[in-house]
Amino acid sequence: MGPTITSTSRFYFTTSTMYSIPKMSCPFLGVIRRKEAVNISFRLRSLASLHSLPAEVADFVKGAVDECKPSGVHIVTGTPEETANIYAGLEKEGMVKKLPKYENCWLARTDPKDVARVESKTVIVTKNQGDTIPIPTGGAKSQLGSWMSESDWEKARQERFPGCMTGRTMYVIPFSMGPVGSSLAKYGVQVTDSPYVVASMGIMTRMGTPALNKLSEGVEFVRCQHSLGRPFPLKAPLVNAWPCNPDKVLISHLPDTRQILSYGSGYGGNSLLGKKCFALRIASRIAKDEGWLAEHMLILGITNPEGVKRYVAAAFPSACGKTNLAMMKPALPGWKVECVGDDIAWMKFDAQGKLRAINPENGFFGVAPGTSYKTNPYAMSTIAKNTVFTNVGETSDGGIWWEGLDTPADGITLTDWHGKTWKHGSGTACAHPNSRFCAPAAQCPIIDPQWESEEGVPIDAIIFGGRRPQGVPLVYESFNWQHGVFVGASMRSEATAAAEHQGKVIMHDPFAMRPFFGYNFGNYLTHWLSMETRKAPTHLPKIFHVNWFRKDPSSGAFLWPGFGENARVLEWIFKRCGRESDDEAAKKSIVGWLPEDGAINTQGLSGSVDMGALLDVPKHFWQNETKELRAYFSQQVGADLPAKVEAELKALEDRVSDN
Ligand code: SAT
Ligand code: MN
Repeated sequence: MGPTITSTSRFYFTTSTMYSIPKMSCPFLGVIRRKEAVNISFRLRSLASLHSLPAEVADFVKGAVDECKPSGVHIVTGTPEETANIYAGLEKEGMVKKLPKYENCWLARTDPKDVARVESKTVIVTKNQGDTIPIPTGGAKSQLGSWMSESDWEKARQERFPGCMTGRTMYVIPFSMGPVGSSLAKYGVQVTDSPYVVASMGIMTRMGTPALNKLSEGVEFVRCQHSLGRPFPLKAPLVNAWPCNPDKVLISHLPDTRQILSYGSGYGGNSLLGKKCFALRIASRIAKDEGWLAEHMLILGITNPEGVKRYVAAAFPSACGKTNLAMMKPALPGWKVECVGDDIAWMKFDAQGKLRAINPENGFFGVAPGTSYKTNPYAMSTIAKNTVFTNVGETSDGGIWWEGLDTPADGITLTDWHGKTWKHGSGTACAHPNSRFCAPAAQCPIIDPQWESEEGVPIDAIIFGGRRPQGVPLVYESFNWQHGVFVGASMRSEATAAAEHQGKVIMHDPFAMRPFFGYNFGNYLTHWLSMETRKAPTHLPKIFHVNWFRKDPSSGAFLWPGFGENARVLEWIFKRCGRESDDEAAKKSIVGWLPEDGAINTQGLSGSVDMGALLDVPKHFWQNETKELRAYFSQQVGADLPAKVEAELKALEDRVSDN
């Protein structure tokens, strides 16, 4: 028995706040009749609402309906009542449970096969491979993205999407990346059969009527099609009531037509398509076409004790504490840090030539383990209400727990992310290492007053960083823009929690964009270099590199305390932005400008910190580093490496050479 539909209509549309879960059988004829009547009325109402959709959105939705064959369509408005109904429906289905210890907080446990982004199943589809990735030399596999041919993609689509939403409701999510109306914002429409995705997109993006109104003005939008890939009737039981289809996962991007089609996963960046898929992969391509930058960067504002404020954007690979830095509580008296965003920056030069940045997101999707009152007190306040937690542990008094938080009070017991009783020392993790909180950015106590400004905040400095146990100084500044682009291209970091990488290898992660490039990395470098030769007025930000993670080679202990003390490094960066001469508070080294002796304020640092060791630039280390970089660029970027980046590599080789 078809669920909530009549025999003559295949589907209904609704903008109502009703949450519809398919009922696969109904024993009472009378109930069915009443349902039919109700559903006919839905259908009539919603057909009318489909007509009210902007024509291009309606075309997209009709196309998706024809292909995916949902039993109903719900156009998301984003009202509080609608949101409440979505959560109620999720709870009824067993996909989330309420956490009574907090206000409007929810816990989801996924199928253990659906716990992270799946890089190996993430592809970019273009006519030519060279548009997506540099062709590696010597038969190596590209580490800079994955290309799929148009014909392979067509086949993959046919194997997945037809009928994939049978028995499920298709939600139509109009959304804006960036404040609605901002000159830097972009719009999207995501269709999905996952109400969990609707709830999460409601936190992470500006979702619903305001975005739809903008779409009615005829703005361009990215077409995002997402399905869990578990139509009814189910062929196998769900695990944890979490629909997904891990064997068939495919996250595909068509940058030429601004489309994203994602199948089989309901979690994180695989399914919240506004985030990595749109705001990085597709947006980086749009940015190249339109002359701006879409980057994997946090944005923060820093104010000195005199009240002067600057904004910086910073790119770090995963496991470097990006969210912690974005919400830092400075250990330096009188300094203030405010958060604009913790993950993505869209940056564009304004008419005066200032680089302006917005955070295209509306929430934080942060890694839970390791977040604590000690490492990030502001994140802890941010997630105190209206937050969805996924794959974290649970306390017996209806709260959350993960590795890094204090041990719960006596008498409180723990349940792990699988839903099993858990005890300290059990040898397993209570929270999955990639468990997340999803919380509204506006709840961050140090959210920047300008975080939703339409023109974006002015960026004075760009910071690259990595987790480098050896050889890389605490901070240095690039000699100039071109050298800074080379520094970004040369980023490497020690991989830690990432499941697919074994051991503590130092991985290349240029611009922290390795998994997120929307087009050929060689062309991406050319695009960055072109900022210097723009015809319009341009005040380029200064470019820095930091490393909080250098270790004492003999003891293995970190040389720098990190966290709030990183403000001392930001202070030097801050001063360098307002300098009058290149050598102010700095000395030239083989890698760039280093703080001169005493330029990093160490007053009040508890314990002894060996600044000499932190700022040392060992020649032998850098000789090896340049060798490694040359091998990487030649194998992974090959002929697509811009001559200017090659020239910077050569210049570094010359500087480190013994001759
Ligand atoms: O799952 S996400 O891609 O959104 C988060 C991450 O992997 O950085
Ligand atoms: Mn990220």
